[in-house]
Amino acid sequence: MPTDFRGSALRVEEHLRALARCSASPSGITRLYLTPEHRAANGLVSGWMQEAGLEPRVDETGTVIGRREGSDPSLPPILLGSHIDTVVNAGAYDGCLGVACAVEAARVLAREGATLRHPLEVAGFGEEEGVRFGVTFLGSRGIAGTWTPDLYEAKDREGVSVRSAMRSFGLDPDAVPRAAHRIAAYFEFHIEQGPNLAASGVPFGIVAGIAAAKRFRVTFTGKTGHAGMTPMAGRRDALCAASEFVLEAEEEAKRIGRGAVATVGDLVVTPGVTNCIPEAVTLTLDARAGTDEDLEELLSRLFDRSRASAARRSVALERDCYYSSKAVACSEALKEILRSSVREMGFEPPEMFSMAGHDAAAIGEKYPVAMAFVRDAGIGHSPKEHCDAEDVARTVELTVRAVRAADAILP
Ligand code: HGY
Ligand code: MN
Ligand code: MN
Repeated sequence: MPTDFRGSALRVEEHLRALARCSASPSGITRLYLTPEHRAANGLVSGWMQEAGLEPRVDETGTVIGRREGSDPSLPPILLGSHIDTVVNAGAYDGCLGVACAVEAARVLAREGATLRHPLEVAGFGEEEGVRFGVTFLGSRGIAGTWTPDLYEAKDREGVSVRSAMRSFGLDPDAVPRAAHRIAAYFEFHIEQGPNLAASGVPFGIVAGIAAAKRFRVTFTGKTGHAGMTPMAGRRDALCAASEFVLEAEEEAKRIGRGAVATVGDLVVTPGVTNCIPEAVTLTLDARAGTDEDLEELLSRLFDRSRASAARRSVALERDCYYSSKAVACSEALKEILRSSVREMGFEPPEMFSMAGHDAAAIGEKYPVAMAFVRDAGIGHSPKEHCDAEDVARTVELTVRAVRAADAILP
């Protein structure tokens, strides 16, 4: 293990434990956008940034950002980061590992008296998962300057809009455009959340690109009736139509192949009573593919097929796409920086594709990005997430190497 990064690993793990305590639930980790837990986490990260020689601030979308000036004030910053929001009952490493390692890398660079030409920024994004409002990447879109009007009106389960929640958090929604600023390069280090690196024996994978993704709310409307007195013939059972949709989504994703995935993660039945025929069903569809074209083919086949299935049952189908993210290719130059840095550390990193969304996808719409997956316990979105201390230490080392290399070669 790289001895001069052992202390770093201990500090990162201490910070991950502290962040894990910023949770809406006493059991498990749940930290959603613009909540008291988010504010508490921003406070912790700000303090760690200060100790690491970064000047912290919270930007117009609620992202906590630390900045260290470079020798050439005309240059845009090299940005490091990931997200500090979580799913429900999350693990401690998703997103937070990248933020904590980036802060630690800044500390190492400061301790080594590194003089960088570029400013260095570290961001802890507050809304990557999209759990509270259904829309994602709000912090990274803020920096990329790609917010769209619909994002302000997205609502949580209590009917609170992003706009209103921002005001309650002390942010001015009209100031969001001011979060946008030029970036020289963005590096994100993120747990793989899958089994491949653990099987490969290599601590890092270089991410080639990030999948295209769309999320829909789909509503099926049929006719309720008495579960006993209504004959099977002629029923307009919304849940039967929705059930066909769930299996059709699975089949169409498998048929496209090339890594395409489709998931119905949430489904609500109305009236939801044992002896009433389901009148309406609302479900969510999360569909992803390696290219925008594959995603469109998957979705058009699926909805053509499911409209026909629903029509055979005289059930109406309506869909609302509430989230869309294009496929993003990582920068070849920045990938090469990561690849050669990992090789200097004694490993040959595999190239991998990310079917998981990451803030790099939002930043990558406007600026060069690169990501490295970090070997983990092979699971994400679970309290079972874990990274060995050795790989945490290596992640800090890789971050330091990448920043130094990028600062040397970027204009
Ligand atoms: O859903 C995802 O791919 C990521 O965890 N936001
Ligand atoms: Mn996640
Ligand atoms: Mn993540």
